[in-house]
Amino acid sequence: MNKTALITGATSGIGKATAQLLAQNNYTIILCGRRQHRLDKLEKELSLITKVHCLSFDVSNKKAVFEKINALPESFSTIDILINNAGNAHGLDPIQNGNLEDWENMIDINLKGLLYVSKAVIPKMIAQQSGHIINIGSTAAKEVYVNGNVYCATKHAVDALNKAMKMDLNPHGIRVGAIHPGLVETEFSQVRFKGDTEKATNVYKGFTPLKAEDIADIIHFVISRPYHVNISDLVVMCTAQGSATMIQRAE
Ligand code: NDP
Ligand code: 8X3
Repeated sequence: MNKTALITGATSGIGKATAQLLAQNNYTIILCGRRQHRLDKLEKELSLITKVHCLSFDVSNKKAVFEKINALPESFSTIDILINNAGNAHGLDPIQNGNLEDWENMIDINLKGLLYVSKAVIPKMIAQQSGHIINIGSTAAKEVYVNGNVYCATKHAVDALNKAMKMDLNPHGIRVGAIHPGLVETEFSQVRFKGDTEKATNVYKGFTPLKAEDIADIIHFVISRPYHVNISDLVVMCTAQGSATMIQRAE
């Protein structure tokens, strides 16, 4: 039987590319995101090749998270794979100039949102005594960089939660692993710089960044290993990146 993957942040970037790749590989897909029109468009595209269901909710709204996930139709209610991908950076400012709303958004979405979705899905996996959770961290989960403060803190927390989930869910046969990408050219920088396209495009100038499809490919590899193999922690950078902040750019 086809496995079912619930993907948060499926309306863009890494989540969307992952949904497309998993659909091509016969996974049943539950697409999550806030932007309904994008969910509808992707559902139309993917339903030509697999079974798809959309859930539109804000991961930081705990009531909506539990209501939507608990009301999944019977044919989508067995979740084999949870991809905790929704998230963004909001701002890139020194801590003393940080915007409180940006901080709250990052903590509410990247950290609390990941927890709410996990809390809604984990009981189903425990009942099944199987499942696989992929947490999307970042190089910002492993390193701190200038002005990255709260974003890095939320991603360090994802790294910690990934390790914690792996231990707590180990007795239940549930696999847990994190993938920590470096620079991936998606809408991420548009969101970080609040629509300032020049700043956003400059992030990826002079080198070849990762593409969302590169990370989707790795997610597919990780979840398609035999059951006895659990890839628990993976850092992935583009070749031009030596660390979170060291990048070889052409002049
Ligand atoms: P995008 O901005 O392209 O995609 C972000 C996705 O998250 C969108 O689908 C968005 O959907 C969803 N999302 C954001 N906020 C919420 C919310 N409150 N509720 C529900 N969904 C939400 O960025 P990426 O694809 O690059 O980012 C995906 C993940 O990868 C993030 O966790 C990010 O931190 C991480 N990452 C990204 C890197 C990069 O360089 N791009 C590098 C390392 C990690 P919608 O707006 O429709 O709700
Ligand atoms: C996104 C990559 O380098 O902007 O997590 O933190 S970075």
